[in-house]
Amino acid sequence: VQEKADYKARIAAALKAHDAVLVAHYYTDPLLQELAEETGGCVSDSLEMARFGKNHPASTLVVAGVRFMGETAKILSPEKRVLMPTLDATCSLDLGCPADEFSAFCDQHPDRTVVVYANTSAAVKARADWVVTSSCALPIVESLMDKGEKILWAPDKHLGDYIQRQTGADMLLWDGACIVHEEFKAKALLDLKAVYPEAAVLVHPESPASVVELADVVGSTSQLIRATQELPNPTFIVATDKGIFYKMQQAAPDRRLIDAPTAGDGATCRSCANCPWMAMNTLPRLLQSLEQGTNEILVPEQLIPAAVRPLQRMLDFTA
Ligand code: CIZ
Ligand code: SF4
Repeated sequence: VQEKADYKARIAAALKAHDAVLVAHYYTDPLLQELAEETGGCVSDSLEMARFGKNHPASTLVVAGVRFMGETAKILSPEKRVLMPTLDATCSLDLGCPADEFSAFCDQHPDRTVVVYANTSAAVKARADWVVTSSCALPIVESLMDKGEKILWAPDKHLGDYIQRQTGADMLLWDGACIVHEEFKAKALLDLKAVYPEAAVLVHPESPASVVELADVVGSTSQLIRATQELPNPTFIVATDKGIFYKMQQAAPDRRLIDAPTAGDGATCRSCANCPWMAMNTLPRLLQSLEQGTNEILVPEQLIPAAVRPLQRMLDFTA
């Protein structure tokens, strides 16, 4: 405990000394989320992380999350220094969508508007017309559909499938998935619902359709947190990364939060979803990056103009 307090104090001092601000994702270790809050930084989803980093006056952004979040910060603020606790924190969606293959796929479908999820590399974003996150994908796809556009969607097939079902848009889907959300099990969730009939089920749309079908609310991380304040239920079963419980419990301190099962028979299952890449963000790594200036995110300069365009569209759409 003392060691953690020491790290936090040293990081807070180093942030100040380097004119830096900490931006942490909801899925990171609660210690990092706490530290971001205590030092005037931000804890949020990838959309708000991007907006906060761009608008904040600090000359260094420290991004606790996964690599695409650091790259997005750099693309939106190339004049700022962007550091991360680790450069090895990737994402199965990003890994499953290599830029060269993706670009060839786009070339085969020149009649489609290219919409990519934020969980992609800078090079994939540079090939896109729009970037979206799970909090704004639905209205953006709706607005494109209203203009008669056909869509090429990448990389998350579950989110793409959900949006297609909700909107009826003509969407061609890339075959990617999140290894964390894909593990939720519908049968085990049904069993758990039977044990807690008073619970509302909250599901992130990166989950399989069979799990989404059991949801009372389907939404992005920020939307699921809001749901715990807006719904009357005393209990919530939550199908997304367990890091979210920190902010969720803060938002709704009097509610009982239960993690949705990723295995087993529901009632007895206590395994929970936790992104292995988000978990690579630790206090010692964060301190080292700040003190030594290591793990700086760099995006090739020639990619920035093409990558910033679809990102800026998303920020303008959601402003
Ligand atoms: O699963 C992720 O990486 C999410 C939910 C990112 C985001 O949009 O905040
Ligand atoms: Fe990627 Fe899934 Fe981890 Fe999010 S939780 S960073 S989508 S692997």
